[in-house]
Amino acid sequence: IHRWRYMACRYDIHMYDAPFIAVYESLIPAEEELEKQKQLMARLEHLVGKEWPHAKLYLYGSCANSFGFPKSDIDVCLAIEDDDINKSEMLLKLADILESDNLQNVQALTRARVPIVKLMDPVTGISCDICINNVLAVVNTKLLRDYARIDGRLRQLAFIVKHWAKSRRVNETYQGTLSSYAYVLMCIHFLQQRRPPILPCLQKMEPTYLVRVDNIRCAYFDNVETLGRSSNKETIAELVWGFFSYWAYGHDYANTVVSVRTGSILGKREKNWTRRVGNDRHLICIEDPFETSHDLGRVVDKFSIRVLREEFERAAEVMHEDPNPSAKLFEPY
Ligand code: 3AT
Ligand code: MG
Repeated sequence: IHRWRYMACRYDIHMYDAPFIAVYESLIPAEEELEKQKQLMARLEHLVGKEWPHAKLYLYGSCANSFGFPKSDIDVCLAIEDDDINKSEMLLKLADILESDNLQNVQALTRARVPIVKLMDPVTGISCDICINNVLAVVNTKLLRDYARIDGRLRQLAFIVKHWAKSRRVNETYQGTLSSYAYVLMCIHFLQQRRPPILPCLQKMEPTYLVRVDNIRCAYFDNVETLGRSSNKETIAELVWGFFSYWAYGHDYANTVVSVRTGSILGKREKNWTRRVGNDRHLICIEDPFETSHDLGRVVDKFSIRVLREEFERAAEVMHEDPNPSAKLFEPY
């Protein structure tokens, strides 16, 4: 029965495009928020430059990957090419500098998995986390942003999926559900898999962008404005329908890995992700595009996988049957 339902898209699905577009548009941050972010970045660049003239600041995460919601915190990476820096000392020094410039709630979290300094800027009201030399995150941010420039449907789909995940409380990695980064990769992969494809696989094309980060070669085609438009004409309601149907009924959780890097589905066997190692269980497998040994699903455990799959099934059922799916989908958990 599931397979039949997976195949049968309801004939009037296009009725729902307008309400989904309206949801998407309501989630786009206003231009003045971006201005405020720039203003804060300029201030931080000035402060950091006085102490470390060779350091560079980069925005990463949702404030820079074009999948950010209004009023999000911003993530900043301080990149410094120096072999013998002590991150903890540097973060403590940075916290001192920020505090004496009247930034608020300054806190150095030197023992976190990713050590950071947190702060709040009273002028713009923006909260910010600064980490040191997390360059891979800056590079994967650029990859997501470049994919978003190819076809507007990615940004629409990803906003809707993120909004659904936040409303249904399945965007909480500390509770064993998935990060926003993982959801965006799932959307990119889904659009690479449509026939005809809506997105190409940039990492399989001739590289025009190449950097080496911690011995990982990051290379892909980033000249995306030269790409022609996809001949696929599916609309947002169809894609939301297809996305949730895939994760509810179509995905082979037991054996497969979704991979944006190859634009295809890989086997768990070839990645050696078939058994639990330590806390990594591989119950839903999403390969990081650059750190290929990294499964973004590894936070999911045997309890949260059920929660997640039930939510995918609920969402698919709403898309199949509910008379007003764009309201029901985002009903708070
Ligand atoms: P929100 O809008 O804050 O929910 P976000 O895009 O900022 O979404 P996250 O807070 O999950 O996403 O992550 C911030 C960035 O850090 C996104 C990505 O560039 C990087 N990142 C997050 N998780 C991982 C990961 N497990 N591996 C590699 N990079 C990651
Ligand atoms: Mg974030």
